[in-house]
Amino acid sequence: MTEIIEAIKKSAKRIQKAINEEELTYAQSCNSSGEQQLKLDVQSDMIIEEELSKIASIKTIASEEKSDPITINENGTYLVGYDPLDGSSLVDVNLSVGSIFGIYEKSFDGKNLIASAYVVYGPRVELVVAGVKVERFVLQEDNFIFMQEICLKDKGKLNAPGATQKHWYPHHKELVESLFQEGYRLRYSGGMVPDLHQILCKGGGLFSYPGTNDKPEGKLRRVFEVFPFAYIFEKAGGEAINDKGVRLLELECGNIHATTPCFFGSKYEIEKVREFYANA
Ligand code: AFP
Repeated sequence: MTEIIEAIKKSAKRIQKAINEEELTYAQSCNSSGEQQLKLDVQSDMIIEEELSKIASIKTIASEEKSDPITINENGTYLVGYDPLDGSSLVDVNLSVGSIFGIYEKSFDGKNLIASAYVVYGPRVELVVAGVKVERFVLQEDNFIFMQEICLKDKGKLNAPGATQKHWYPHHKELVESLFQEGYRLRYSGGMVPDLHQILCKGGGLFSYPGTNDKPEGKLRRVFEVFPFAYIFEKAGGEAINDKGVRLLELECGNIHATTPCFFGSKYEIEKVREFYANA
């Protein structure tokens, strides 16, 4: 496990360099979700594949940018699912972006996740790793320095509602509006990593990416984005559920690129989601 975290740190430093130096042009390819890939997406994917491939304990890697998982060591134990550069459409306006990693055993189902991590490329590069607890590190010169353990309060102040409002279901609109009526503040950049990082670091709140009337299964991918963050939120003392009130970590992976409606927050906000979605 330590060597996987070390490989994530090496990848993070290389990706940060690529963000600073790479031209922001599109590659001639689309990813498996049909989204056009930036050269930077392709390069970040290549960097992570290169670093993870050096590790004998990894059996399989699966990337959001590749259509299928790749077996790298038949005798390896771990499966790593990753989104190399989440929110990459925000790079050209210089907002924060991130890399997300889920470390699994046996299969990519939520229950088999045993650790997860993400990197935020912002004004500073930060790394958050969740094993038994959730720890935050900052990159200074060439080293990731421990900053703090992340623990959520029971109730936060931030509301990060994703997806196109025109397509929200009425009960979802009511949920979002009720939090604003309670005094919650809007904090949504369109990058899952910085948006969730903000909620984790400020002690709580709600990030929602619901199913909508044009995309009933939402947009965010289970293996690469949803399960890793669900693990982090639970370990930090919060909760992470779908639109049926089921823990996200109880969901199966299904197709490797399957999506799911998802809600991440502290206990109070997740109770609100259950209330508003109860009769949906
Ligand atoms: P991109 O990688 O295409 O920028 O998408 C980012 C993302 O997958 C995730 O990071 C955001 O939370 C979500 O999409 C934002 O989607 P909406 O703009 O539909 O709210």
